[in-house]
Amino acid sequence: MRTGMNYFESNPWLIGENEFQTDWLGKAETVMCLGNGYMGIRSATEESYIGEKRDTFVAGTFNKFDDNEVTELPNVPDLIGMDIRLNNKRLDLTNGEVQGYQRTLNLKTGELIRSFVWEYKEVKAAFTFKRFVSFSEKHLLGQSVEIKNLSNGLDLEINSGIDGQVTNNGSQHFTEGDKALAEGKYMQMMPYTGTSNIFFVLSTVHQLVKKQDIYEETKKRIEMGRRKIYNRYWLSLEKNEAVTIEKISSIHTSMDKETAGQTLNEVKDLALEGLKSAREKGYQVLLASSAKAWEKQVWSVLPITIASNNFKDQLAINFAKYHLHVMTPAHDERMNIGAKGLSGEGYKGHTFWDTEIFMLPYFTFTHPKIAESLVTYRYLGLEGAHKKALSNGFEGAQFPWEAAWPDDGETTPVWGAADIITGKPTKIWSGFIEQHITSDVTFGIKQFIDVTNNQQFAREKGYEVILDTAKFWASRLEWQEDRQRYEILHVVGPDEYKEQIDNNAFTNYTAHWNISLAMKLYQTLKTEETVIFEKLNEKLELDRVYEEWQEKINKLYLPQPNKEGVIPQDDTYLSKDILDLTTYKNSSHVGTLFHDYNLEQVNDMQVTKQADVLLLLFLFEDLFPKKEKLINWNYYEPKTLHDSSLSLSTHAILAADLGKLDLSYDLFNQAMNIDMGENMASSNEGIHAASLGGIWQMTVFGYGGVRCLNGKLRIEPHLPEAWHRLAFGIIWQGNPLDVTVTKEQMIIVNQGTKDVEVEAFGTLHSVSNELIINL
Ligand code: IFM
Repeated sequence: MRTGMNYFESNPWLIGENEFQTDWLGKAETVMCLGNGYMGIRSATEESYIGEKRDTFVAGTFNKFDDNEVTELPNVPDLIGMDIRLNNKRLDLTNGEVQGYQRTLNLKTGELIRSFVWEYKEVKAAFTFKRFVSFSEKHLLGQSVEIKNLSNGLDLEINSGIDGQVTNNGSQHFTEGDKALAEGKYMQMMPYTGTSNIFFVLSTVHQLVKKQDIYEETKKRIEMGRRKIYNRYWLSLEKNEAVTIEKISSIHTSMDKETAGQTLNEVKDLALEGLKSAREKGYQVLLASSAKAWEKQVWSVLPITIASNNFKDQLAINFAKYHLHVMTPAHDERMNIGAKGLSGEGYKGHTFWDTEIFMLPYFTFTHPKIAESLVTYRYLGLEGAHKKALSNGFEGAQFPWEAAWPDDGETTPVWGAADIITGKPTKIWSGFIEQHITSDVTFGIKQFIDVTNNQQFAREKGYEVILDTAKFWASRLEWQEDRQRYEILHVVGPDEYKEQIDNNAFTNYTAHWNISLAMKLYQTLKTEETVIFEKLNEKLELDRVYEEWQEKINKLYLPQPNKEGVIPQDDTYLSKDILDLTTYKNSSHVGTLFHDYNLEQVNDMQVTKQADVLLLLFLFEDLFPKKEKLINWNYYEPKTLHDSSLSLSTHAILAADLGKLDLSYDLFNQAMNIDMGENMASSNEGIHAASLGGIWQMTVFGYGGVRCLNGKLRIEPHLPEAWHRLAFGIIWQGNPLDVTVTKEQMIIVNQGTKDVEVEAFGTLHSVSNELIINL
């Protein structure tokens, strides 16, 4: 029995499977998902199977099915599926015998290839399916299917086109839409989303090649059914004869910036022209241009190489970077990254704090233009954040826990899975009270400004977010007369197993940091940037709010370590029952605690779902002495189940900082296996986007030792035993730095034009060309 995906020691760019199992369709569909940030397509096979999830998403095209559901990315009509019949037998790998099965995604080129020989009764044929989503032309995707007859005479029937019968788990987001046929071969379907009224233009064309000739002679018929338009081909193959079907398709929508304001007919015509020219080029040429774009925009930019005893470490970083680019809508700042990217219906395409704390750092340090687009999305979200604050009786900008279109405001569903004890749906409190998202957004923006020194963004957008979020926090604080201090009551912290708690340390500390940052900014702007100050003062009433900040900041309660040095996660955590978690910690599945307890019971235990206090210690590492970090590590790590994919990377980095390199590397391995590993159900709902950002962070922050602390760069690497050499790059304030680390040495080469100040092991260095430090 297959366990996990298939890897190739000699090639860290390939990931795949060498056995077909219908039980594991979801894993392969997600892990080998294709995309380009504009669209994402799960890698469902051409032929259908029960249990498949045939999803295509276009970033930002949110639609709300009805008032009882929240807005989500609609599953776009399918362009990939093909029904193939051989002597009237439907291609179906659950029947007959399958030999030499291989399905492999090449992360470097973005091409997915599946090949096998299928034998069923008198039929025997060899298949090679290829496909890619273009990284150079964001609307395009290509497929090529070669079928070689290995039996005596074969009658082939192929049905392929555009299938609008797909749904989001039953919710149909599209109208039927018009269908069109041009020149007898170009098929188009033009549905609208039901409530957001976005039009889509889906176009496709087929081309058959037999014996090197364009094969136009075949018998074919175009058919239009309900929500379907497709080509039916009939042809015969002699023994050892092969036919190749090339299918080139495209997706356009009324959300596309470059055609903004154009009518459906105009976009339809433009899509048709684009498709004609793509058909002329053909699969191979289009693929080559896409692979070139991957190389130029991703692989040649600050490459990371890891010389390790385990070849999977290099694969993991390639895998993480591949998916980070597949899922990120770099082309449009009105869009952001979903918690499952564009690879599944999980979390409905919504954006969480996962972006700022887990994925954004990769872009900030290596692709500042993309990072700028991601932080601009939050600036554009200020209107939604005002709406949310106001509806809760607060001032300023309170960012939604889950976000979709920037000005939508809160989009978290209210009800979740059924409670195993009561059978009733559980309320999702996060949308109401998981409020640390607001300071997380500020954290991401501050780090972006510090690392890139993008002053234009800061002046035009970033400062406003920092000040507006601080305004929210000041209004959110609650005065406690008996304790003579401000507190933050009734929240969910990062640890979502503790609901409705008071004074979550992460929330209080980050709120305090957010207000303090705004106070410093207020002073700087008032004295040094008077024009900007006046503009923002008028908009946000800064002079009034500043007085409030002054009054409140020193009275805001920051949970202090108890006499053992443990920072209480919240007011009651340390007094709750301690449970033996061995079984749950050793389980290869997450959430097994809920086989035995419900959330109410878990609320009363010292059990932590994901990094909480320890995340605080990592993000604000200069606020806490190493001794305190160690004490808290020893206390919280054993109580943390890592039931969220956001957790392991933080613990791995902190463990590395604390010198626990073996343990850190063990956590690194667990983290990279969240999607790449043996659990064949873990990725069914989509990829774990934050954990992929975590793989980059573990590599560059954890072992590379990079940190941006108070606007200063620090690099203090420490490699795990298995790693012999790590080479990576970052861009610090416009200057690309190449860093090479071995067990003996760190070499930093400044490829930029300005000297860069780097702190390493307590010494400040100014790097103009090269810095070598012996370790
Ligand atoms: O944002 C996370 C949260 O921290 C844990 N549950 C899943 C969310 C989306 O990834």
